[in-house]
Amino acid sequence: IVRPFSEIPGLWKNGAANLYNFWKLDGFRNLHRIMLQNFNTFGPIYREKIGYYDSVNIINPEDAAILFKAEGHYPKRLKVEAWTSYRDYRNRKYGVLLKSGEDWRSNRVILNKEVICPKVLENFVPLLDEVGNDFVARIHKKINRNGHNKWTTDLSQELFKYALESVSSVLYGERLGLMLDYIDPEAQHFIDCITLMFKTTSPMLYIPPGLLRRIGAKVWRDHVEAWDGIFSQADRCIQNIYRQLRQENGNQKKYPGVLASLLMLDKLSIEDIKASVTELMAGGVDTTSITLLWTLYELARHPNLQEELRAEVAAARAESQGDMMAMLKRIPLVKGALKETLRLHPVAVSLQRYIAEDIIIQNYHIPAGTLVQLGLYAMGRDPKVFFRPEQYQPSRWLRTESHYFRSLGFGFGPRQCLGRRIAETEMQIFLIHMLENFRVEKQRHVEVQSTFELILLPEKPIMLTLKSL
Ligand code: HEM
Ligand code: 2DC
Repeated sequence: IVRPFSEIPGLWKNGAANLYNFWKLDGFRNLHRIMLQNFNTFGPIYREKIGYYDSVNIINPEDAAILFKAEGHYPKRLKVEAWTSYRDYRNRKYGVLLKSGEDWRSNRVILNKEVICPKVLENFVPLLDEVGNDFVARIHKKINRNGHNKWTTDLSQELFKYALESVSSVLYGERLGLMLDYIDPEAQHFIDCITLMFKTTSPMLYIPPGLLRRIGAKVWRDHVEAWDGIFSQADRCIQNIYRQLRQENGNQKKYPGVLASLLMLDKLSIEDIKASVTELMAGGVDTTSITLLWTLYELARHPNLQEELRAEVAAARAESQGDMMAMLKRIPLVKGALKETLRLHPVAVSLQRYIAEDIIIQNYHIPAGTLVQLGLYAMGRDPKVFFRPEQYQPSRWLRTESHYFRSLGFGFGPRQCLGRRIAETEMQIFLIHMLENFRVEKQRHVEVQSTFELILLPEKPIMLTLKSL
């Protein structure tokens, strides 16, 4: 017998009281740990209401499969109201991230061809490889300046620059020059704005931005300032390419980048293109850089594994005679390492959908329209889902351990991460270059936890030592 929706365990009767408790637990920064704890208390399904947002939470891969089968033709995530409010406030168009319904689908289909289709990868790879080479040269220089053949540092600022340089070179077919000694202060400002934008978003998941705006709250003002900075820098880059394209009327042979390709294709309005390219540029910085930072941290903690990966990369280099496209097909363990990083340190704590039809999960009836969340962080650490989940083991992704609905770091289906191919390729190329050039070490006994600032971030700086090989 299927049990009714109202019997799902959890605290959902008093949103305001729950919000108060959530705030007392510093829930804004502990969301991932609170979710984990809720699964421990209530089991594999629970219902929750914090502030204005009411959801059913699940943790099992088999239940995730049911959820995604019910996502419908226009999959809808939890609406991040801070982001839509900003655009409404400034009268800017939504890009693919925030669009819904047919408007989302028609834009997404065209963007897919230019951004995520396997065919465009060969255009991206040479661009990303060049940035990878420049990054390594930059680190060598830092090591030489520092002396003793090593450099101990918090790499996050360097990684932000690497990520922004990478995504920009793909989007604009042009370099920003962030691997140079003196960088454009505007680019640095852009990076700072993205961090501020994410940080100010999380409280507004629970307190309506409309209200915060009316009372002139600081989070709202900071949020607006952050997006303003993001849009003005993206606008400058976009205008620049647009102007060039009109001057040279597009008879060049080399790949011109995603933006120019979209403009020449002429299937989306310029306003739609601008909106989505801005989102791609903003989405392409903290996500990949933090994932790379966590990966280096794990490799520093597992020196033997690091050597194994280095050997794989060396063999791949030899077999493919330096052809990067060929090399990327020969590094399964490196790819496993990235999956393993996203399992233990996912960028997104959860995946969510407003389901399009009624479903039954854990024998409870869930009506169409309900917001259902898959606790990605909790799933990655669940011993019922992953054998010895606390161990960082890239090889688990090569073995016959089931992968069914377990590798979901980029989401799933037609609404999955649009930047996925860029992100994966950029991160693989980064690791190839790093493993070929440096050994990564860390001080013993330092454990770093995650903190939630809309995306999951290291709670404190991760100090790593890089040594030239
Ligand atoms: C959406 C993760 C990098 C742009 C998403 C989603 C996840 C995600 C989980 C939601 C998917 C869903 O609901 O099924 C990640 C991770 C990254 C990463 C783990 C890197 C490690 C990037 C990059 C870009 C990007 C580099 C831009 C170049 C986007 C966009 C969406 C999205 C535009 C919204 C797509 C839509 O609504 O149609 N990402 N992302 N992401 N991501 Fe990423
Ligand atoms: C945050 O409870 C926790 O990829 C909330 O590149 C539910 C939620 C909804 C949407 C998720 C968000 C979480 C985490 C960050 C994500 C976002 C969708 C896209 C975004 C996963 C899980 C991200 C980082 C994009 C951001 C692009 C933007 C800056 C233009």
